[in-house]
Amino acid sequence: MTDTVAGLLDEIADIGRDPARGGYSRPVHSDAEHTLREWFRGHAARRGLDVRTDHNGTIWAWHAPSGSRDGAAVTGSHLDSVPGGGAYDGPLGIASALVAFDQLAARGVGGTRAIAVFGEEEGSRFGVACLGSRLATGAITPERALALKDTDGLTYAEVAARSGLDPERMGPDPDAIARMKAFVELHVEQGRGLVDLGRPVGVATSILGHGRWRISIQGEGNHAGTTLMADRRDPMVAAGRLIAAVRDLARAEPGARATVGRLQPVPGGTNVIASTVDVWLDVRHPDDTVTASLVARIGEEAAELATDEGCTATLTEESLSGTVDFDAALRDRLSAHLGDAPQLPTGAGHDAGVLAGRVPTAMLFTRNPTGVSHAPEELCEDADAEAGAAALADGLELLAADPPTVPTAPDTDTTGGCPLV
Ligand code: HGY
Ligand code: MN
Ligand code: MN
Repeated sequence: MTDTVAGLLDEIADIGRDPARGGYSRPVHSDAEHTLREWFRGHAARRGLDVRTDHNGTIWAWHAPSGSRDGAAVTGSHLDSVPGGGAYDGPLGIASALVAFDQLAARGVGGTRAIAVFGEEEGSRFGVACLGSRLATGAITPERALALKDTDGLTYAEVAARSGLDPERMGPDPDAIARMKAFVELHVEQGRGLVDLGRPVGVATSILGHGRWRISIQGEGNHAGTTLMADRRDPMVAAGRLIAAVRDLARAEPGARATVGRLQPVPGGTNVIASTVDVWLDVRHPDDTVTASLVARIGEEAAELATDEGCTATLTEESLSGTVDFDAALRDRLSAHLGDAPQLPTGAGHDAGVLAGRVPTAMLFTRNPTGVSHAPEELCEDADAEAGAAALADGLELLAADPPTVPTAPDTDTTGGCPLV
């Protein structure tokens, strides 16, 4: 095989383009994501890999010369995207894995290895990040996952069934996790760390803890023309004031990031005072207790602002991932093996963050000259993409020859929510 990473990504460049803002919208189990899954399956099969889709919908492409899939050095990432996302977030890791496998085959590197494609990493359709890897590790129950709904009111169970999966079989996959002696995810860097360091490839030190909450503000729907200003209970006004308050509270907390990227008024008519407004909150901080306290403060502020406007507010947690520190010995080994590749943190979540609680895990980053992500301006230059794939091949070869014996502790994951008083 003489594929290049850039060449592979060119093959899918027209799949799932977002007409609204450019970039890509490839929600899990959409036609676009299914087309990408078929693209991957075709490339894996042409390389003689044993391609299987498991009961959670994760695709595994195996190189198992001994016939056994145990003790595998695994790499992988995702193909789903955020709405209007970049071309590299997810697919760069998958394309780099295919090229890395070509290089390992050309070098005659033995041992069992696999590429995994996890579904719903972005949580853009069903609200919970890394749904596929959380199901595999038991970090979310199948009951909760299957009941999640998209904006059309379809459950994950319905959508998965339409995609040929059996919802009754979904759930933890301890055998798959036990087979993995190491997991290394390559991902486009979602920041300017490598640009500023002048290096094409880096090794991850940590993933910032992050969560998502839905704040529902209830008011009184009414007519925009016949309702006097003094008679209104307008949840949209409370939401607007809340969004500014979220920014101010996060600014006042060093190291915190808080974002409202999504707002849904009901019914959303120009001449209609909304009855309710749902606001989705993304909060992140290196210290999980600070994340919790900041969310609590935002919840209190939401309740006060709602009361000011004659409304009420409820806060519900939808997804939560604690800060992950990758094993220092493993990342130091990789960094040394990759020419003293720089080590840097990421503010973005990844399937590697979920697996790190179960499997010796590491991440590689490939330089992004714009530093922008979750937007069409995300970029990775061809030469850097090739450098990333070569680094991934070297890392997998190292871990296959001398597997890490990293102790892993179960990651914590909470679900559910708490209504505001
Ligand atoms: O949201 C994140 O941090 C990741 O891109 N899913
Ligand atoms: Mn990603
Ligand atoms: Mn992403």
